[in-house]
Amino acid sequence: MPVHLVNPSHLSFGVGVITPRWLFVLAGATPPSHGRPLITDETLEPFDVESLQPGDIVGVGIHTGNALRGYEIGTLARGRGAVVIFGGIHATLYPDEAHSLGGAHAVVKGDGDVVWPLVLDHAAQGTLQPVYEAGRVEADRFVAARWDLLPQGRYMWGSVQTVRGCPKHCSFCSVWRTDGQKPRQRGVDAVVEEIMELRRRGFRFVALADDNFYPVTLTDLAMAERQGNVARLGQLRALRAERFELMERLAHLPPDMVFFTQITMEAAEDPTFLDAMRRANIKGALVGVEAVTPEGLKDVYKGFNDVGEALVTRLRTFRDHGVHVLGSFIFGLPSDRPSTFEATADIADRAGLAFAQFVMLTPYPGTVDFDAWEKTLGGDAARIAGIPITRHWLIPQAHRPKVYTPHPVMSPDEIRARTQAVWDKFYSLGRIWERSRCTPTLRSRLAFVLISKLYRQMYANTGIATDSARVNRANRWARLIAKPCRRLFVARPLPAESQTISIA
Ligand code: B12
Ligand code: SF4
Repeated sequence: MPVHLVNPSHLSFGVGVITPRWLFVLAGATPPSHGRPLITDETLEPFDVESLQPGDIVGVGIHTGNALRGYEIGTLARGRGAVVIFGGIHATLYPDEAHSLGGAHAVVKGDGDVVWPLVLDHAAQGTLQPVYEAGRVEADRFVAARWDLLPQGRYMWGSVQTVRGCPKHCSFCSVWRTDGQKPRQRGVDAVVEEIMELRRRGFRFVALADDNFYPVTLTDLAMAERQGNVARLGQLRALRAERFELMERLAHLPPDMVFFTQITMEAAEDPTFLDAMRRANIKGALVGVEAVTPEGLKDVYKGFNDVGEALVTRLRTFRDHGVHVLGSFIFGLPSDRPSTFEATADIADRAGLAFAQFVMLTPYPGTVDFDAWEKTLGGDAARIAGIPITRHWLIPQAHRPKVYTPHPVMSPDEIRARTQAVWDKFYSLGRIWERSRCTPTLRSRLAFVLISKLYRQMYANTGIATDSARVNRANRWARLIAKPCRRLFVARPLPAESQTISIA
């Protein structure tokens, strides 16, 4: 019975930015006895439900943002007699929902790497259990992705995970609660092997799909030392040494490779780490700045970040060491005031960021913020299209509110409009051109402009734009720019036998 793996999306662009890793990992976990998995990423094109035959197995992976489309696919697939299995972070948090709304026969909670073969066997034998508690898999059991199943010429970046989990506890983030606070670092050989496979397939841009690439800070080490906690100190040192080992190995890969990761701004405390990143060709990193005021940081439990001039210096340190920053900011925090938007735009400008995103506070399930919000509303949550806003992902996209938590001094529309204005300002052509100086040649400056515009357009439909004309225009633009953009990322594939050696 064929195994289909589907990554749901309401929008298809024909070209994707980053490979959705779970599709290729689950394909890797599919035993050969179940045949070659058939992969559909709906960000490229819609899944053809009509092609399903009774008894086919359909695996659907959902996060909160694409859960609704996932449920549509599951229901249609079940209607055609397929066996439907859900997984992913949202199904992990709401397994009952996948059953009641998504036509699930079974739901896998947690990491699919190890349990997937068993689930497939049960599906084939007709002995599926409604829920599989797969939990957190240890790093040495992470399954490698099957990049041989990549569709040709569709993605700009490959994605390889080097660490799962994050020791922090930010209030808006579910990672530390679902993936755990203990970093699970993957062995260096396994990571390098996958990267080289991608390079042989013509990918020179690879996103390190990590929660936090800097899981051990100097403060952590100092604290363990102060406490005389020898065992913990040993563990932390080993984790840190392994990071350096990985970066050393990456530094010896073909020099045209470019890596991007996610990291806390604490890494700026450690020039040796930043220099190792630069040598490893980790040329960019998403840094969660979130807020530029002390009150804002307190709102999100992120006291380890800096504010004001210290923040500007911290962010500039990355750039000074050759690591370009995509700064991520949140608007709509209780302590935000109208002046916060201007202050944020100013800091984003002065901090030497290459890119920035300005997201509006969204209570994602599994987070501390969500729990508090749901509790406050109790049974009194407002309803849209009959759905309580505490289940906002079930509201059709076009009708979803833009702001969920009532703000003490600003209306939802004011927050939305001010957020949009900051995006527009940061991504004005003049400012993009100015920022493009961070690249060496005219050609790369033009590429920088194109990519900045693509990034801006793809975001116009992620919650800030209200009028559908603007959303449609943005989507048309994104489709148009995506193809030429992709060409900027491809490289000549390396010969199949090439090892982890440098190329000229
Ligand atoms: C890399 C990444 C991105 C990248 C790349 C996305 C891509 N194309 O792959 C970028 C930067 C683009 C991105 C964007 C966003 N992301 Co993101 N991202 C991640 C990150 C760090 C890693 C994802 C990954 O590749 N993991 C590796 C794979 C192998 O693991 P996995 O996906 O969890 O899959 C495993 C299991 O879940 C399970 N599984 C998954 N699917 C299925 C299906 C079946 C059938 C089965 C059996 C099992 C199964 O098995 C897999 C193997 O163990 C996660 C954090 C995390 N720890 O998950 C956040 C995360 C998924 N992102 C998140 C968010 C919120 C976003 C954004 C909305 C951010 C924003 N405000 O714009 C956007 C939305 C993008 C979109 N429209 O899809 C949240 C989702 C929260 C939620 N409740 O849904 C997460 C969890 C981070 C967080 N802070 O909480 N993201
Ligand atoms: S540092 Fe990043 S990954 Fe870690 S808990 Fe905070 S937001 Fe989540």
